[in-house]
Amino acid sequence: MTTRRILGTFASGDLQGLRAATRRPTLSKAIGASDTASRARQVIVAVLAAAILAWSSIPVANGAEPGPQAVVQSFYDWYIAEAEAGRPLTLRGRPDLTPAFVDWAEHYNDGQMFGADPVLCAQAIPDSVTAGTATISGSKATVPVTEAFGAPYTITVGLTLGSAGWQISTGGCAQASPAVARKPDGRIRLGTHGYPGKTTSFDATFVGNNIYNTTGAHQKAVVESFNELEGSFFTFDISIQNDRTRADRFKVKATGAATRGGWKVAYFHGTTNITAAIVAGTFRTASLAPGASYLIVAKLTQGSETTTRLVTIRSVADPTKVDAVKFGYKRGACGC
Ligand SMILES: [Ca+2]
Repeated sequence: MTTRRILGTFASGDLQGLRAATRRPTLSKAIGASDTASRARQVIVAVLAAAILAWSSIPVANGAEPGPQAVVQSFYDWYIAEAEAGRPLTLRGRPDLTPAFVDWAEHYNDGQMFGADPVLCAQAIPDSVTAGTATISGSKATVPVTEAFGAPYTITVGLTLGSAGWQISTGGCAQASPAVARKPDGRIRLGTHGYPGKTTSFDATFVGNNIYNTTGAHQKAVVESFNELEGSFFTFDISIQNDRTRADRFKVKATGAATRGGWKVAYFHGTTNITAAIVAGTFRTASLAPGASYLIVAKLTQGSETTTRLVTIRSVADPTKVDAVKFGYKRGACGC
């Protein structure tokens, strides 16, 4: 498995070697009037020409252009190959991407301390990427894309059909289809920092809202510090929202039973210590109505080394629906 980070490699400019195959053939045969035909025949020809021209302006699949599955597979094959080779991942100008998708991807990591690749929605290059069967509805389509890491996971890519053929319009970290029923939505923020007798609230903004993955990518809160005082602690707020249309409960499991660098990791709901159940993966939230949320506070106490925890949130009603957030402490450099 490749673990090299591939962030920050987007560049503007035209892509060389565009795949002409993604171009939709244009209607090139002119409809000409016969110079020997009768006026009636000319009228018929004119009507037929208008009808064909009108038809040609409607973006419908005619079987001549690559289908959504082929477009997605081809794009991801190119993307993985370029990433593996360490070349700039220039999206601008590709005929298989909508300009709006390119804009979104190029600015996905703006203002983020820890970025993720927006197209792969991951922080590493997968071993392989497989585009599945497309679901087509008129000029819209979605294609499931399975990325094979140690454990494969699937993202959804959306396409639209226009004059340039099928183009990827949503995908990667921007999940495309509302038909994909994402259920738990974990969000996280740094809550407080303190030591005995003094607590400072950061009141940070939650990250990870409407982002769903199993890696915690783009939904994590990591504090960087150095040389903490005796008894110091950090708390992180984990908000679990029910993003489905019916009430559900959610199982919560955190990685890392063992501590590193002296950190003690505890989890609370209100004043109730739920650490043992969270670490064992047996903890369940109360039943949450659609849109309702449930707060768990994670507390890191007095340690020194870099440490992180991945908290996985799984629907009880549909265990295939998972989200995850990450938090931790990064030991910074001494400012002395
Ligand atoms: Ca989320």
